[in-house]
Amino acid sequence: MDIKACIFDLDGVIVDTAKYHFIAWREIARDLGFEFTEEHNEKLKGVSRMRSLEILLEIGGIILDDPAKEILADRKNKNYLKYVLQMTPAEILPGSKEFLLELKKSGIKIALGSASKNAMTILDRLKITHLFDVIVDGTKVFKAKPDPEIFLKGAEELNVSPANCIVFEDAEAGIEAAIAAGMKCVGIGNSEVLWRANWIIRGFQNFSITKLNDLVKS
Ligand code: B16
Ligand code: MG
Repeated sequence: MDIKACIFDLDGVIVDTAKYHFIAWREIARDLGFEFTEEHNEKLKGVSRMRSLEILLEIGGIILDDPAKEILADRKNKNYLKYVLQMTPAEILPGSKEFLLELKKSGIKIALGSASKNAMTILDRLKITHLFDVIVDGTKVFKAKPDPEIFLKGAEELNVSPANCIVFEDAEAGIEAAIAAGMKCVGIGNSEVLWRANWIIRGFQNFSITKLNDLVKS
């Protein structure tokens, strides 16, 4: 495979925002009168904000109409942004920035493919916006992962065929989206959740283009 582009998910791949999503959703659940656990939070990874709220309401056995859902999703985002706006570049996950810089040097294109509508704010806080040739986030797509739209849009804007793209993802929905886009996928994290990925790594610490090529050849 000739790797021409790498497409990165954001939350769980470049930075760990799951902990802030968790705190913000837990507050909403408490207001609604039930406990939301870290195990529940796993189900929200890679899933859009509104779908996350729907899953949370299913857990609590609560039915709400659309306007009430909008209010809660908005309130959760305000909570979440309180944490995001305090993030610093020190929160970039180990090795991610170094790998992005190596890709840039070698001429391999870089895109972001994140479900988050806060992706631009997060990248700015981390001071890495300039490293991406193309940014596709939750504000630019109609269909959330596992639909392949986010990744296909990234490849199209980079002008690279999906067959020459590698996706880096930490969530099941994102891996399904990559497969549906006809792209190869490196899962970041736990093999129990990410078994559908072509390859799995723990993270980017000590990762490099040479190691990526070794994986692709394996
Ligand atoms: P927001 P990713 C996803 O980002 C998160 O994994 C997921 O937990 C979150 O619900 C979703 O973004 C929407 O985020 O509320 O900021 O729009 O993993 O696709 O980078
Ligand atoms: Mg993710």
